[in-house]
Amino acid sequence: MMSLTSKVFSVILFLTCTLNAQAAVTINDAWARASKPGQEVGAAYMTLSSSDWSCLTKVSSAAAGAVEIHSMSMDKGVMKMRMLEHLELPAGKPVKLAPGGFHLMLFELKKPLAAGGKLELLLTFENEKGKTESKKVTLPIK
Ligand SMILES: [Cu+2]
Repeated sequence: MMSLTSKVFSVILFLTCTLNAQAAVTINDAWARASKPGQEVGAAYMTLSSSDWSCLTKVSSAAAGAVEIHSMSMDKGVMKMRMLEHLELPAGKPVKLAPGGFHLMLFELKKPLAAGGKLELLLTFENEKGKTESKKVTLPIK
């Protein structure tokens, strides 16, 4: 009986370690805004959550020449956009990228982002030990 209990316990421990080893950034509610014909910039939104402190350091896409991380805030009554070197993800606290706030901005779109289509992004995260992990995300275009 004793040995069975300890076996079960070690299996649980093992599972916990495995989960922690795979960096724990999850991406939810991702979408991209449909662009108008002739428009060369696009925007993408999502909610990023990480169980451990992590940092979004780089975003790229085959559909765009460059992707930047931006913040948006009110400055003396004027909406201002700022490019961020990275976006911090505090442990266990979801960070929302949404219209009017943080967003991913796509430049030099190869073709318009058509509503109903899909956009692929590659997001690179860095954890506090400096280890990087890249995640491919497919976003519906709305
Ligand atoms: Cu922007």
